[in-house]
Amino acid sequence: MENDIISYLNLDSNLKKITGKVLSSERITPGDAVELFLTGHLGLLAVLADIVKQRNTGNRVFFNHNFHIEPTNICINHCKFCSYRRHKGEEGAWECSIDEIVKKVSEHAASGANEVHIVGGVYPGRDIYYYSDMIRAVKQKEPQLHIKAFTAVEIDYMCKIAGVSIKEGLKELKDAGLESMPGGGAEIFDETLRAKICPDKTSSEKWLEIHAAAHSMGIPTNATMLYGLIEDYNHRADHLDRLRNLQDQTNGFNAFIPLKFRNGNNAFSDIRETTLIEDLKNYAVSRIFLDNIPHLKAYWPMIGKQAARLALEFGVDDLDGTIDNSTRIYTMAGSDENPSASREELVQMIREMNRIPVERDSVYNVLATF
Ligand code: V47
Ligand code: SF4
Repeated sequence: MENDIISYLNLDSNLKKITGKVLSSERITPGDAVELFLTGHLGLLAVLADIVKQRNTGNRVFFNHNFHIEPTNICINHCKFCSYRRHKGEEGAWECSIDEIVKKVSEHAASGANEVHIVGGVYPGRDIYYYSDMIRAVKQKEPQLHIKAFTAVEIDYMCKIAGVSIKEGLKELKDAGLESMPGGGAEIFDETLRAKICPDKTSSEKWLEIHAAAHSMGIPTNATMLYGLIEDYNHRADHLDRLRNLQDQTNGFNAFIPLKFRNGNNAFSDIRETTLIEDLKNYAVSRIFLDNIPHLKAYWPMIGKQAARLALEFGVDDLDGTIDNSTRIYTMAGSDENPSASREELVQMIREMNRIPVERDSVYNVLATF
């Protein structure tokens, strides 16, 4: 099969070598990833990414029944790509009390969702004990919900303010009911770029350290990469390489989620958004490179449902969830208003691509196969 594909595609010697590696389950290098980005045509990338995807999860594609809570968009940081942050008192700023959060959680939970994803701005002065109270209150009211909460950036700050170590802070949150962490805040790890796009954010090293600490305490996490800003392919390959290296040590990442930069209403609005072709290439190369992270997620509120369908041909095996119109991060940056998908719609989207829809819980246990 290997030789048939290679001769059919008339590949140059570099691509032949990389294709051979993928077909024989050999790990590709960051240099190979750059080569795939630069010269791998879309058809080849789709086939290779699907081969890797099939090894991991067969023809199944996962989704879950979830919603988001965004307690506040008030934030001490000034990430230039962010359309969402406000300072206190600014028009468009919001903050919810813990009581209001619990009320919102219960309203959403009534639809049968099994996961709440809580993330927001880094609110000045709020420490780990404020957030453990928040988690405890949610857990007490809706104990059936899996609580996936707080990026490494939020956790870094809440621990600092409380004067506790990352491990002490994570223990406090875990004891209160935190069960997993989302992958936000990773942006792009290259330090020079990071200084340009999110100068006051938690460093790359610290982001990785916090995820390593979570993994060592039995808290699974996700990882993201914000792409389509000012990075080149070497920066993306470096980002993927740092994640793959950490995963070799900890095995605590469940899913990788590439996040396409959306240019609405932020300081980088003059940067043109990546094309759909570029997005699909990015999914494929990520799937091929990250041979040790089990799931690749296309977050449909960010790229749209049509692109998410197509991504299933490029190594993606997870569409995230129903969302229930509960997140503003991408709407404020130019994505569709009111992001919601019923379970039936997600099943239909997956079936249309000839894949097997599987409803999962937050840690990928199968709840139903359709
Ligand atoms: O870290 C902010 C990104 C992230 C923009 O773990 C932007 O399951 C594009 O991480 N254009 C937060 N991206 C969201 C996030 C996430 C989302 C869904 C699922 C999971 C998961 C995690 O949103 C931030 C930043 O990278 N972001 N602004 C923008 N204009
Ligand atoms: Fe704050 Fe997050 Fe926006 Fe950065 S991306 S400014 S940390 S809300």
